[in-house]
Amino acid sequence: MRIGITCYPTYGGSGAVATELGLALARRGHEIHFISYASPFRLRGFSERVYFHEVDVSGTYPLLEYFPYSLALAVTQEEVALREELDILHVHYAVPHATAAFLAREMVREHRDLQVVTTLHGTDITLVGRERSFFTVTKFSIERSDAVTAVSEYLREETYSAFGCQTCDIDVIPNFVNLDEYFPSDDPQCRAAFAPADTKVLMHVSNFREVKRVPDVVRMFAKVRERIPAVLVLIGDGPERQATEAEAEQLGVSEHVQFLGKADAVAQCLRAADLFVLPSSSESFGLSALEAMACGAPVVASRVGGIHEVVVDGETGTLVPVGDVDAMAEAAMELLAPARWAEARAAAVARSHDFAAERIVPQYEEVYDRVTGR
Ligand code: GMT
Repeated sequence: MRIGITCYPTYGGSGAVATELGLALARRGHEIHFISYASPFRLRGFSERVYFHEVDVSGTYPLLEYFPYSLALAVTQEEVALREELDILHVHYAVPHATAAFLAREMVREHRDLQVVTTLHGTDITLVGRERSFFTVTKFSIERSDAVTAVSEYLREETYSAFGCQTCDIDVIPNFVNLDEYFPSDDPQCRAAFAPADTKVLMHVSNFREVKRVPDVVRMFAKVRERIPAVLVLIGDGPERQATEAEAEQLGVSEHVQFLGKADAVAQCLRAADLFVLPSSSESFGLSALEAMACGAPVVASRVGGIHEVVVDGETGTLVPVGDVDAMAEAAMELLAPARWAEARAAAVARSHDFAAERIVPQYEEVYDRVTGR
């Protein structure tokens, strides 16, 4: 099939999933056209049957104090759909992508039968889409999609309870991991760059938004360090970076905390982790936790949203109440004890295989077949 994919190109879960999906679909013979204002961060190098179309956001006019990106996106989606003869426009994150796709589909209707698939990821439903200024248009655009998927059972239920969307039949298609890239290694060289052999490596990856509660990672780390030698590696960047740096400084642990910024080789880093920490106040799935588990790191995370659908509490990690830094540190100490750690590591890797790309990607193909009637 010829599939257009729209996502945010920036560091974050929805863009990561959309890009990995496009690449996996291309490997399975589909032709993929990414449409966004910049090339998605995980789209690197050349891949056969993968194309990128940039939405032109350079247009200015004195009257336009705020550039109407959604309209520019809809026009690019329309142009690409016609020129590349797209069958599907698959948009990731409802706001505003589902709305632009609705417009694009209506604009091409006379010439092409274009099907819109919307994948809901998280804050498009739990935070942003609920804002007064977006609520009705988000609900409308979800309801007018030809198919809607959500990345967890939790998110499907949240969508029904927050938006109604009674006319939608939302398929749950969980996020997936490319096991050729995310795999564990016992090679001591993997962790040598971060810490000596007798020192534990704690890790966190996110876009440092408030919802991720990154300063909590530092607070729990400081408690762990009171008891064992450890370092903390923080990957990503965003609004809470400064507050996190300040917290590390204030707690006197900054020399043991490494801020890598928006690193590309996340899998390589995750292979060095003894423990992954995800203290979010809301999380529809927790793709970063899944990728960490695939690399052999047990997880300490908040008991919120859909995290329990990924991290099996007491087996592949431990779930604790949001903001309970003491409980997080306690859970970390238990998980890092050698015998428990070996068990949890094996369970984490095994669990990640339930989300292998080969198992999940065909579920999207089934949705495409259904909406196109193939
Ligand atoms: O927080 C991010 O990394 C981005 C965020 C988003 O809303 O784009 O991620 C959401 O989608 C990811 C991929 O499906 C999920 O794994 C995350 O759990 C979800 N984030 C939240 O729900 C806060």
